[in-house]
Amino acid sequence: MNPEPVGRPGVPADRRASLWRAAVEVLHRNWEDDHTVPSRTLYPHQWSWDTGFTAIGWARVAPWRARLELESLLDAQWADGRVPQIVFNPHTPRDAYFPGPDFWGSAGVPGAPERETSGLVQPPLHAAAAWRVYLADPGRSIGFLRRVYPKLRAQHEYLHRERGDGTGLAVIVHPWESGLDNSPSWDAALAEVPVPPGAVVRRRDLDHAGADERPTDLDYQRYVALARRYRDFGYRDAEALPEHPFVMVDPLFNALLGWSEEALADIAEVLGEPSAPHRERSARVRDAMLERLYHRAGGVFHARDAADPTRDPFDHSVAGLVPLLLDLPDDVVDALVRSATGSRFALNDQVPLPSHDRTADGFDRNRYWRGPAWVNTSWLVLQGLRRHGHRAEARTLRTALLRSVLGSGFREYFDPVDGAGRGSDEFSWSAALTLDLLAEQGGPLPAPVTGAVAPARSARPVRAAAAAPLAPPTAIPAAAPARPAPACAAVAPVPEGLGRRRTTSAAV
Ligand code: 2M8
Repeated sequence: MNPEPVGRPGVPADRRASLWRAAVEVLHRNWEDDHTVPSRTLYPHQWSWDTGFTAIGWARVAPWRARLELESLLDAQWADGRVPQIVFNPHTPRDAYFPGPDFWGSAGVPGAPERETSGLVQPPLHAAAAWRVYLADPGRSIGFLRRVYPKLRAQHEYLHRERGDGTGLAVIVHPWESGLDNSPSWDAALAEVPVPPGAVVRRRDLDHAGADERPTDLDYQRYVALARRYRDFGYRDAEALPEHPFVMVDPLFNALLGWSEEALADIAEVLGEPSAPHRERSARVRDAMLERLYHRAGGVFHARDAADPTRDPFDHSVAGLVPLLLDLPDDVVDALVRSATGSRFALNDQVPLPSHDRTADGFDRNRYWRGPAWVNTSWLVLQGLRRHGHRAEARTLRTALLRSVLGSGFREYFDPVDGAGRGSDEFSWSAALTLDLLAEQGGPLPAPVTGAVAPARSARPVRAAAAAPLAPPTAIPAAAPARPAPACAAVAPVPEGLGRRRTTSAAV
C-alpha cells in the first residue's frame, strides 16, 4: 500500500523541511494579536485547550508567542478561577460564531473578566503546556512561570472546589467542556435534555463545514438548551449543578487535570514553591480514576454519569486511552495498549487513532468526534505511550500523525479509514503538534497515506485524500530558535508573500 520505505535515507529530510514550513505558515496565518484562532473560518476566537496545544507548537518556533498565547487566555480567567472555554475577540463580528458573546452574556456576570467569554471550561491542559513552554526557552521564561503559576493553581482549585465530585475528580456540565463534544459517550445523557418546542439555532458552523461532518440540528438544540440553563444560574455551580441534566466525570478531562497537576509540581520546584501538595493531588486524581473510571474487563477508562449512574457510558472512546499520561500500574498500561492496538482503535502507521471505537454502533467515520482521527488526542496518547516505555507503539502513532498531515494537510480531523481530511482546513492544533513532533527529530518522516488502511464498520463513500505536492528542501530548525524577549512582534520569519488571512492550503 505504501511502496516507499519509511525512513529511506534522503527521502524524508525534504518532506520534513516543507512540512515544517507549511505548519509554521498556518500558525502565522491564524495568529491574531495575542493568540492563535483554531481556524479562521469555523472558530474565529480564542479557545481554551486549543491555546494549550498551539502554545506547545509555538514553543518550538517562537517561544514568546507561546508565552503570550497562554497569558492572554489566563488574562480572561474569572474571579472564581475558571479559565473560559472561549475568549471572544472584540474585533471579530459578534455573530461570526454561534453561540457568540451575546448568548453567553458574561459582561453582566459578577467575577467575569473584562474581555467577553463563554462561561464553560475545557480540559485543563494549560499547566502541562506552560511547563513545555518553559522547557523550550528556560532562560526567558522564569517571569512567565512566576506570572502564570498562581493562575494555574487557581484554575485547578476552581475545578476541585466547584466541580469536585467528592472523590477527587472534577465534573463537566456540558459536552463542550469535554473537548470531544459530539462523542457517542454523551448520547444517553444528551437525549434527556429537554428542548423547548420550536427552538431554532442560528448555526454558523454549517457555513464552513459539511453537515455530515458536524453535529445534527437536534444535538445543537440540546447543546444550546444545556448552556442556557447553566447561564441562567449565573454560572454559579453550587446552584446550577444539583438538578443539571448533564454532569459527567470524564476520563480525558481528569487525566489532563492529573497530568497538569504534575506539571504544577515541576513549575513549583523551579520557582522554589512547595511541590509536594501538587504531587499528592495528582496521585489522588490518578487513584480516584483507577477506582471510579477504570473498566478492567474493557481495558479502558470510561466516563461516569454523576447525574444518573444508570446512564454510565461503558464504551470505548479515545478519551479512555488518554489516562496513559498518568503514572499507572503496569497491568493497566498493558490493558490500555492492548485496547489501542486491538480492533476497536486499530493503532497503525497510516492514520491516527479514531476518536471512537470502530466496532461500535455509534461510530461514524465522518462526523466530528464520533469516529474521525484527531491530531490532539493521538498526540496525548503518544505522550502516554512514551511515558510507559511503549516506544514501538509511540513510533507507529507518530508516523501515522505525520503521514496524515502530509497526505491531507493540517485538517481539523481525518477519516480514520483512509486518512482523508475532514472539517476545517488550516487547523491550528494540527499544525502546532506537527511542529512539536518534527522538532523532536525523533524519527523519519513517512510517505503520505495513499488509500484505505483498514475496513470500517460504516463504509460510507469518502472523498479522496488530497495528494499534496512537495516543496523544495530547506533546513529544519533543530529546536526552538532563541529569540530576544519581545516587546511585541519578533517571530520566526514568515515566507514572502504570505498574507495574514490567506486561507488556501499550504503544500506539504
Ligand atoms: C470544537 O468545539 C466547538 C465548541 O467548543 C465547536 O464545535 O463549535 C471542539 O473540537 C473543541 O474540542 C475545540 O476546542 C473547538 C475549537 O477548535 O472546536
